[in-house]
Amino acid sequence: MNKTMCDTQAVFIEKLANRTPTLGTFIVTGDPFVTEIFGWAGFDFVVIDTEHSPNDISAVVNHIRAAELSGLSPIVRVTKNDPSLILRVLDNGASGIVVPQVNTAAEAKAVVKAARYAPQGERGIAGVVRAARCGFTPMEQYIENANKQVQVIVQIEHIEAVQNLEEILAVEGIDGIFIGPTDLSQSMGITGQFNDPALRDVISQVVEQTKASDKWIGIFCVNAADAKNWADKGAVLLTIATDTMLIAQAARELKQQVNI
Ligand code: 3PY
Ligand code: MG
Repeated sequence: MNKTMCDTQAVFIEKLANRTPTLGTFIVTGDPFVTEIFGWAGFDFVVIDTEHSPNDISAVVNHIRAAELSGLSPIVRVTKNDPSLILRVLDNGASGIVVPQVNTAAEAKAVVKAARYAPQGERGIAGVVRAARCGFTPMEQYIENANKQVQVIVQIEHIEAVQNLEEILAVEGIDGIFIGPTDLSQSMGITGQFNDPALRDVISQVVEQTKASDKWIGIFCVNAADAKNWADKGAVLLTIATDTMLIAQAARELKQQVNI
């Protein structure tokens, strides 16, 4: 029997709760066929990007469907900390949200307010949306499941966020912290220098501080070695690269190998 979306999400959440590493990638391309490939490859989740991709809401919904069909948890990264953007992707079936550039506890609280129904938050409510199977899931059950299962993830990707981490970690309703090394490096004046000891130290500090809290930690990794390294140090939501980076890398290698 095929895994259902409920099984996929339950297994995914359990892994995160048990601090078992999970593997995903960012989806930047527009074709849901690409998303399915990562499901068939046995990945746990995808982050369907809208911050740096051409994907609009229709494309996002098709990626969500592809993820559901291929056993992936479909997380969506919104373009900014905006309740209307968070509401729209969650109502259309995202299993979680990643919000970029969350630098203060007040900003983290705004994310929770937008992503959770009362009493934890003030997410706008409609019981007939895709996430509620257009009303086929009874309203009460839908709300309870949504508040329990939706993964609320904030990005720590600015040195200001690192300085405010203790207060951000204390915000109730946030499930996980996701480190964005690229933006973080820019905020430290060392853009893209991923092996700079200053950046590695700050990332290690965020990992350790988060591990000591009740939130789990995730990080964007550039390759498998990077992901293994952070998994060994306790990171559990590991994204390796993006679909576009992986295609570019394969194309580059093939071109070099054929050498014509
Ligand atoms: C970053 O590295 O800045 C990211 O946002 C990765 O997703
Ligand atoms: Mg970023």
